[in-house]
Amino acid sequence: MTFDPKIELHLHLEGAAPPEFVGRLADEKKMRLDGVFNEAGSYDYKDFEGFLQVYERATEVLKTPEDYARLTRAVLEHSVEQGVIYTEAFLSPDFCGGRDLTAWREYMHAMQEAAGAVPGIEMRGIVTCIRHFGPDKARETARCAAETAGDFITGFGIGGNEGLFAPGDFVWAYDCAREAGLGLTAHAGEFGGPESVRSALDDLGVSRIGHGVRAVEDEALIDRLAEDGIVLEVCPGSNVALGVYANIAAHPIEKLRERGVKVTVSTDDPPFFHTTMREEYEALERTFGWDGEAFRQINRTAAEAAFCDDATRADLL
Ligand code: ES4
Ligand code: ZN
Repeated sequence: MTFDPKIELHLHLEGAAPPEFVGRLADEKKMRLDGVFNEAGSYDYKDFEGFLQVYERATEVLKTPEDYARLTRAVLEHSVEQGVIYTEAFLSPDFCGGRDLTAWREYMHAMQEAAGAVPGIEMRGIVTCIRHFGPDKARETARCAAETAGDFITGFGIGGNEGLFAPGDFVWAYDCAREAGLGLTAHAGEFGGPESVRSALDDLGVSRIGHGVRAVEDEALIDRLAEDGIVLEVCPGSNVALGVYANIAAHPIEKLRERGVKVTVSTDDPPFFHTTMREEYEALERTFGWDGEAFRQINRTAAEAAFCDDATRADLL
């Protein structure tokens, strides 16, 4: 048994699709998915760029709002089994209607309705632009986010390849999302060094960082994160699967926590990284001796940092 209930703040909806789910949709649509699965039926990739390619290819089976409704149900039912009561999922208008606002609304409503029908869990959506698609597409994505901001769409973020473009190229998109009242997060400090975290804070004004773990390489930045109460959405299993750290024992989550940085724990793209929320918690307990109080603390932090209304937050605290 691991600590329950759990709160997850960093989960990519398409990245949470089990291989069997993607395979079934491909069969139904008579689509061939070359190079997506290995012989064992797992997602097949070698490094982060390969992961992003396989991710985008697997996502091609998701065509209609109903496909996204089915995915939402499957993902949330699995989360409930893991003891998760609240999850924030990254949603991509790039894949849901190609950033066309009318189409995006249909996908968004399908996901919202599906999420509302799964008992035992609350979901909110963080609309996410994809860094390697560039700043122009990010503006369109931000417009989709701003136009649908409300009870379900509560945040805006950026994922994708940290090697391309800089946070400063996405200022317009973040300003648009901020003006719409959305919570702000950005992937940084995963493959990029401490400067990528600084730049996400200075240029984009986020309150949370996706990963952010490489901030550990810069003492002054660790202090800044702790003093400013910046929340890190840490995904230890993801970092190990993608080779950012050799193993959990080498992961900086414990050092960051000891230094007073607000850390939370999530799975990122669980079937791609062969992880679950339970396995993440078990690894932290086993490796760093985290006890009930440690898990209570990270879940309190997650509830405080969640992009939700205060009534929902009160239920989580
Ligand atoms: C990501 Cl764009 C995207 N999708 C899924 N997982 C990711 N990790 C970083 N960027
Ligand atoms: Zn991520």
